[in-house]
Amino acid sequence: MRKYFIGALAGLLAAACARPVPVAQDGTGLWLAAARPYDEILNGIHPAFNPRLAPEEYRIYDKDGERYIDAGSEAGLRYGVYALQRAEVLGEAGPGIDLSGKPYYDIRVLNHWDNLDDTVERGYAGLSMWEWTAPEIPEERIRRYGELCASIGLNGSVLNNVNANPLILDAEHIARVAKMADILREYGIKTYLSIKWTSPMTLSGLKGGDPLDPKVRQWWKDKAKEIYAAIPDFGGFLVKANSEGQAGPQDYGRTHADGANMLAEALQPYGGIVMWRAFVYSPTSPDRANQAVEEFLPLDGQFADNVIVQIKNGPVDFQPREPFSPLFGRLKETKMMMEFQITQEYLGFSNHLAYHGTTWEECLQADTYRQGPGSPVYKAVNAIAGVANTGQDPDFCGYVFAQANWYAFGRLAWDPTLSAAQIADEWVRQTFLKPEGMSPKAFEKKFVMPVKGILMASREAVVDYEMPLGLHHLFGGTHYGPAPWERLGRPDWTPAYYHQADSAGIGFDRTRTGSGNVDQYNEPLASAFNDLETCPENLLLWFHHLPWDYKLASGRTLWDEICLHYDRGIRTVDGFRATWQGLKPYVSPALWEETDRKLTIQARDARWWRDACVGYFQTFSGRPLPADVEPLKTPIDSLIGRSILSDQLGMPQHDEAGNPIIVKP
Ligand code: GCW
Repeated sequence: MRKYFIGALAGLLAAACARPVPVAQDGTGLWLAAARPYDEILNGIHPAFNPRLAPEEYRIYDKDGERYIDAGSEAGLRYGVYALQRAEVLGEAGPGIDLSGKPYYDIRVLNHWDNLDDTVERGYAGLSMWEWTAPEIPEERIRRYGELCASIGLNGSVLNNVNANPLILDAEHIARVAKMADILREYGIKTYLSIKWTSPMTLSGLKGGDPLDPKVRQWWKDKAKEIYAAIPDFGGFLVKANSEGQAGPQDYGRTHADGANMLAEALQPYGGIVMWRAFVYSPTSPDRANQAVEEFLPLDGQFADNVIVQIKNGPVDFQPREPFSPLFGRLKETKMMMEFQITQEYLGFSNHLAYHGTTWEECLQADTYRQGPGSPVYKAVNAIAGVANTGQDPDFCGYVFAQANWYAFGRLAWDPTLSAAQIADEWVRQTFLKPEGMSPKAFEKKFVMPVKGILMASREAVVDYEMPLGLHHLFGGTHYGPAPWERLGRPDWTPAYYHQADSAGIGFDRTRTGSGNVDQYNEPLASAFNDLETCPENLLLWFHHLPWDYKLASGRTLWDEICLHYDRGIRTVDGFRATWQGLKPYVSPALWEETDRKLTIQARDARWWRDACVGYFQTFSGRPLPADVEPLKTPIDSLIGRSILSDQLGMPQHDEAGNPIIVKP
């Protein structure tokens, strides 16, 4: 009897221990959630400045039972404290620690596409976090942002949209930006601004914007002087010129180099830089992917020392998968800067779970062959920028899983050789609190591993259900949903321009007999892309137009493979939902519900993508779906010409069940 009683009690106790106490988390802690506060860590170490270390470098070590952080400057010390904070959460801060760090790139910036009316271009987390229209700057939020950026090693912010409003340079805005810069400086973050080419005309009534006109040059010199008087460590300008309708030096018969160098001259006395974007294309060229090289290669070597050309990772526009931009392999005498897009313009906004660690790892590690084999993209670039996914939402990003992309960007900017898997691991452990009463081992197995699994599979899932095998730009209006049928309007803004589907086949012919884009890459890549035998399958339809019955490595036809990829994407997201069901005990009810709702939306959207793309392409292929895929849900006739209902901010609307609300525009 007694034995039975003890046994029962032990059982009860074990059950109590096995059931973790739910955690109070709402996603606002971000990756600092599971850490000890910064000040507490700082107070527990001996800081020392070591002039032999680079300014942003640190070394953490133990001596005689005490912990030290040596640093090259205050910035290095800050990064050291954050590194220790991370190491503690990861269980890597035990006695005898010896941990050093030094950033790979000197310039590691976020680009905010925030407008002065508080809207955010391609922003999916509410209005601008800077609250431009409010009487006061949002100091508390700016501090929190500074902390988050510093904790992952970022050291610069471009505060406003590259589609810039000239008023950002009026006296009132300069004064406001100076206040923001004063706060950001405390976190080691330099402030930069995007400028509009026509600013001198709007702000001072100058007649033109010719970069060789002495009056225009003087205007910019005076403006630089005014800015530096207010912000002595101002970082410089980011410029979108002669791109998507923005004015620029070409309007005056001058080149990108003439324009960039004029601004560079104005900023040079103060140590400022110009980040000049290479995102250029015009409707007249036969292949948009060719244009950046066509315009910028002839200018190689003509840019001033304080100009960096900012290049998007791929030659078109932040698609779910693109090859790397050929410019990375070709510009030899020009400083280059990577531009990644953290905000998910083409990957389901803040609704879809799409971890970009893998996207960026793929790009950074790709071999450009610029100096023979072993010349990865990350070594070709001198600096790095990411288009931010932040807004006024309490969790900054509109989705806890979107925070992982901000985190991953910062970590890769600090060390581009880190693996996506390691970064995912770090992020999960720092973001999600271990429920009380749960052993670290159990938490690892039951929560950390499955969530990492979701993250690591997520981007490929989006590629599969949106545009597999090298397909790209199948988007409609807001870039949220599919519209492969669209062919009206400017050709290079319509999906039909990119997929080229017809009864014979599908894909963009960029081979030597097509647009010749392959030859913008160095050998042996150029020939590898050109040749069907060696072109990577995941870029097949980026580089080739192929018949529906073309046989792939699997032995299946192209048509069947396309269908299978869409189907695989759907199944993968269904798998994420199923996994998340099992994770309910480990996160707060609110966070669980929200994620469950988003995963449901993602699963429904994935089917919409499949129905639209497979259904539409089937009108050309005329072939049935392979037997083992889920049948289409919505007939193509009721999808063609329709899109998702969006609110005033362009946010997509779904019904209670998570289905996209499809309407006739
Ligand atoms: O990705 C496209 C976006 C535009 C953006 C542009 C750019 C800021 O659709 O919204 O404008 O690229 O990068 O300049």
